[in-house]
Amino acid sequence: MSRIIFMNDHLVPEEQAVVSVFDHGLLYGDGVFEGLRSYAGKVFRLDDHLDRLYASARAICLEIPLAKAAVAKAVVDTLAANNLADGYVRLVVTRGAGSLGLDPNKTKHPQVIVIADTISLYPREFYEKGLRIVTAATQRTQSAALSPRIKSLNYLNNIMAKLEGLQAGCVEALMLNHKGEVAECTGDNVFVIRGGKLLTPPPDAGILEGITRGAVMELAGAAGIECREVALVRHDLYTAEECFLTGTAAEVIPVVEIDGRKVGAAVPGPITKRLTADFHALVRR
Ligand code: PXG
Repeated sequence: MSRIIFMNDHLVPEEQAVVSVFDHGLLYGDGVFEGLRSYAGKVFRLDDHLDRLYASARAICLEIPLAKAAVAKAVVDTLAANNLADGYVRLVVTRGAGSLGLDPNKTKHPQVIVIADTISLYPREFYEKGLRIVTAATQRTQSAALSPRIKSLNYLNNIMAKLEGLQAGCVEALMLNHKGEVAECTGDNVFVIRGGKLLTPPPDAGILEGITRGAVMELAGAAGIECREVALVRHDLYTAEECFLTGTAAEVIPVVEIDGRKVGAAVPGPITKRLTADFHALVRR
């Protein structure tokens, strides 16, 4: 079935949704994106995703040619045009077509693209039994090289780590920063429970500040679970009581084995289960 795509100012059939081979998004990964979800017809934290998109664009000196409200409307309209109440939305803004050469000043017309699709979820078994993950040798990009807070179209750093995970038979891989501290997974943020407290790396550990991460931190606060942003090393994960990942696609997913070490009792723990249930309630509120 052909999907309906939003391109710049209108909805078009998938076949007509094309970009130039001179687009710097294609040539250099020069652009920004967001991945969002809608639940029962309502987009989860749309404003937060738009704020992050515009912040990413600001950081790379990319002027999005539409106002936030227009992009918000495009997201809602694209979901509706595809009859998706529970769906996944990919928002992409490319630098636009230019000459061959890095100079972003020689590009014109950034392309604003909204794709709505069904979500491809991890199998239920992963949520019930928990994930096995491994640490990738590929480090998260240092913020002095390229800030991980920018959700750019250049995801090769994460893809290299994802490949390492897949080669080890894991669907996610843990990434460390240049100091050897835990940063995040390739498309998910990481949390542990230690001494009954919820701990997660701070933004300056070199992470994307996930929207799901933020929501889970709020839910922990509401549930009376103390949550702290602290630098973590692998030892903290290996010896944690519980571990889970958060992300738009994965939501909240337990981790039961890291680098061959069982985490806690090697089954999804009580705090992970509590926050998962609270998250499911939140997205449908
Ligand atoms: N870290 C990284 C590097 C990410 O790319 C997250 C954390 C989680 O952030 P959110 O805001 O989603 O809680 C991400 C998000 C995909 C996909 O198709 C990836 C993400 C989001 C949606 C879909 O693999 N990554």
